[in-house]
Amino acid sequence: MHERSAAIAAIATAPGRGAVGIVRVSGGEISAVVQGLCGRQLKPREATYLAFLDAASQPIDHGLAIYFPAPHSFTGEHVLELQAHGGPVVLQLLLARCLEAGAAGGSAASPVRLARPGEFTERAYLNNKLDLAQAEAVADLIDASTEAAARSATRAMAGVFSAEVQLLRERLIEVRMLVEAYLDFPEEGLGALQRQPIVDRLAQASSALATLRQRTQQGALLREGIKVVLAGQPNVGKSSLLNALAGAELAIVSPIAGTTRDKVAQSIQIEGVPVHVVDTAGLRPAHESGDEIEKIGMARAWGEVQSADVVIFLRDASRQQQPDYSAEDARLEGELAQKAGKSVPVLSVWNKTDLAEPAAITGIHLSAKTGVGLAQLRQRLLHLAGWEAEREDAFIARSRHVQALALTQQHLQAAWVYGEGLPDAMELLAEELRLAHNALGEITGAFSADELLGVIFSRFCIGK
Ligand SMILES: Nc1nc2c(ncn2[C@@H]2O[C@H](COP(=O)(O)OP(=O)(O)OP(=O)(O)O)[C@@H](O)[C@H]2O)c(=O)[nH]1
Ligand SMILES: [Mg+2]
Repeated sequence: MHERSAAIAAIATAPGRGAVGIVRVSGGEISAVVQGLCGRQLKPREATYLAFLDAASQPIDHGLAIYFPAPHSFTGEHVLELQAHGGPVVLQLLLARCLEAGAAGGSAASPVRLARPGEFTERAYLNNKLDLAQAEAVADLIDASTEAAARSATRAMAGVFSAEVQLLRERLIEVRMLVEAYLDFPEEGLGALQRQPIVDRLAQASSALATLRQRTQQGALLREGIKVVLAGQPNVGKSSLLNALAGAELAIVSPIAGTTRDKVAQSIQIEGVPVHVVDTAGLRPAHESGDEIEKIGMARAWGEVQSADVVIFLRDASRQQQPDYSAEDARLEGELAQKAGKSVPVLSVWNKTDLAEPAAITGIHLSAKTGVGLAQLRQRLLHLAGWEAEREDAFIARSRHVQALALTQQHLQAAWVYGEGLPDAMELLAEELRLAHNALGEITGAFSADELLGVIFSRFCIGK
C-alpha cells in the first residue's frame, strides 16, 4: 500500500488539560475506525453525541464525533474527528484506540499510524486543498505572536498571497508565450508591432512584482521580527535601556562598570512587530579588559553585533567631556560600523540626557531613567527595519518567499536588459523569463513545465 494512503491519527489540541480535546484521524479508508470507536457509521458532517468505545465496547469517554467524507475535509481524505474531554490520559487512550481499531479492521481497512508533525496539512497540500504558501500560513497563524501577524496569516491562508503570486505568473506566461512563439516561428520576423507588446508586458510584470515584494517583506518582518543589539562602553546604560524598552527589570543595573557579563535577550513588540532586543557586556579596548569572564562576555557581544539587524550604539552624554571616554567612543563607533553586517544600520543613541545635553545634534537623545526619547527610539527602530505602519495589506511571509521574489526580480531585470536588444537576444530573454517563472512557482509549489505548455497550446492556434 502506498505510504500516503495509510491513515494517520493524532491529538489535535495542545498538550495539557482543557475542557475539550480533539483526536483526528485521516486516511483512505477509515470506516473500521469509525465503527470501532463509535459503534456505528456516522452521517457525514454531523456532530453526534455518543460513547467512544474501547475494544471491549466499554466507554472510554463520551463526546462528539464528526465524520467528514473525502474530499470535503481539511486534508481532502476521509476524516474522523473526536471531541472528548481534554485530559492527557483520556486523549492518549482514544488515540491508542484509533490505532487499534484501524489494525482490527482487516485487509479492507487502512492501517492507522501516528501522524508526523504537519502531516495533516501536508496531505491537504498533496490533495490540492492548499498550496505551499497557504500551508505555511496555517503554521504561521498558529505561531502568530501579535495580532497583526495573525491577521496577515489569515489573509495568506485564505489564498490572497497565492492569488497575487498566481496573477504575476500569468503575466509572465503571457510574455513567455509571445517570446516562445517568435522562437518557434522566427521566419515571420519580429516587427515593431510584436516587440512592443513584449516590452509592455515586461514592464507590467516588473511593477506588479515590486509591489508584491514590498508587501511580502512587511509580512516577513511581522513573522520574524528584527534583532536589535545594544552595544557600547561599560556603564552607559545598556541594561537600563533594555529594562526600559521591556518595561521590566530583566537585566541587573549598577553603577559598577562591567555589570553585564553575559548577553540578556528579551522579545518585545512595537506596533505588532516583534523586536528581539539583546543587551550585551560593555565593550572596552582589548588591553584594558578585566578577567576571563569579561573577555568571554565581550566576545559574545561582538558575536551579537555581527548577527544584528540593527545595532544601537549607546553613549553616555554625562561623560562626553571626558577625553578618555570620548576617544574610546570614537574608536568603538568605527569598530562597530566595521563589524556589523554590510547593510546593518548602527544607530547612535545618547543616554543620560537628564544629566547632560549631548553636544552632538545627530542621533537619538534619551534618558533610560526618565523615559524621555524612548518613543522616538521605538519609531526609529521600526523605520530602520523597513516597517510601513500605513500598510495594512502585508502578507505573512517567510524568508523563503522573500528570497524567491528577489530571485524572480533578478531574472526579470536581466530579461529587461535583453528586451532592449531584441530580436537578437531573444533566446537569452526567453531563458531569463523561464528562470523568473520557475522562481515564482517555488512559492506556491505550483511550478511544472507542463503548465506553460498547456497554456501555450490552449491559447495559440499552432496548426496554422
Ligand atoms: N541619570 C541617569 N542614570 C542612568 C541612566 N541610564 C542608566 N543610568 C545609570 O547608569 C549606571 C549604569 O547603568 P547600566 O544600565 O548598568 O549600564 P550598562 O551599560 O548596562 O553597564 P555594563 O553592564 O557595565 O556594561 C547605573 O547606575 C544606572 O542607574 C539615565 O538615563 N540617567
Ligand atoms: Mg549592563
